[in-house]
Amino acid sequence: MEYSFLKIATEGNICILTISAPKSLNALNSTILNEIGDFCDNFDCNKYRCLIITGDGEKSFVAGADISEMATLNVPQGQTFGQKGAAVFRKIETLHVPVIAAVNGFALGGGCELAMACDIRICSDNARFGQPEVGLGIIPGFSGTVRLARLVGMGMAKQLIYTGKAIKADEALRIGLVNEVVPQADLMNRALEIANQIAANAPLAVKAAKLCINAEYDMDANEAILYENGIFGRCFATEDQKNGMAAFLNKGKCEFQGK
Ligand code: CO8
Repeated sequence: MEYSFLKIATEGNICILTISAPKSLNALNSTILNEIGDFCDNFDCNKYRCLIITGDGEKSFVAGADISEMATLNVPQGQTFGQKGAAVFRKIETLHVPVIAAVNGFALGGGCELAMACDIRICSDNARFGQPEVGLGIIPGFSGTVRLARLVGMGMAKQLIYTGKAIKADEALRIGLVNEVVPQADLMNRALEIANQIAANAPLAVKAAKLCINAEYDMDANEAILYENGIFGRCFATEDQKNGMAAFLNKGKCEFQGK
């Protein structure tokens, strides 16, 4: 598929996806959502060990879902649009490599929801986060009511969603919505630094860790502990485990092959 709104770049075994619709501050219309979905479906998890998602320009990560597209929707169309965004974001959340959101400006509505579907969020000092939907007569519809409370706790999620007020980067850091704030000029370098730290580790183990953390979140403790144990045991079937431990014992460094 040819992409009209996505730019894709490669840095070694890291992939960088830039959402690019500058006229609308990278707001997500159906075409962009379809393109991101297609990108995820065709993402080569053997070639790449980490994905970074960012927005084009210095002003906005993603300024939400496209309000001009939503303005005339009826009930079933609204549900279909919401399902599309939620399904695409779930593809990101369950991608077999870690995904880092490099939030370079506005992350509002669907933009904040997109960032929350990523594994790790870092942002520039000019970033703004918020869920302004109730000011438009809707609610967060790309799983924002699900993920925000899980990330920052129910009380803070309710305040952000009910007031619709945007918060600055330092407040997002304080409440745990982002992991780090860096000057804008350093954002991509820092994202790449984290991505390379991840990429230096055993890819199958990183994939297994992501699977565990995501799946166990919805389980009770006993079920989760058993689940982890099953996946942990299977790590011992990998060459990476054998080579990684042998390298440690020989005081060497392992170049993991993902096998
Ligand atoms: N959708 C469409 N166009 C947008 C959007 C958007 N979300 N955000 C910005 N734009 C457009 C503006 O209309 C403007 O276009 P034009 O130049 O043609 O007038 C252009 O981008 C630049 O924007 P501004 O002139 O407004 O720039 P400012 O610097 O003055 O303001 C803001 C920047 C604060 C980001 C402002 O643009 C804004 O408030 N944008 C809307 C933010 C918002 O409310 N986002 C949430 C949208 S709702 C949502 O995401 C719901 C997700 C779940 C959907 C479920 C579906 C059922």
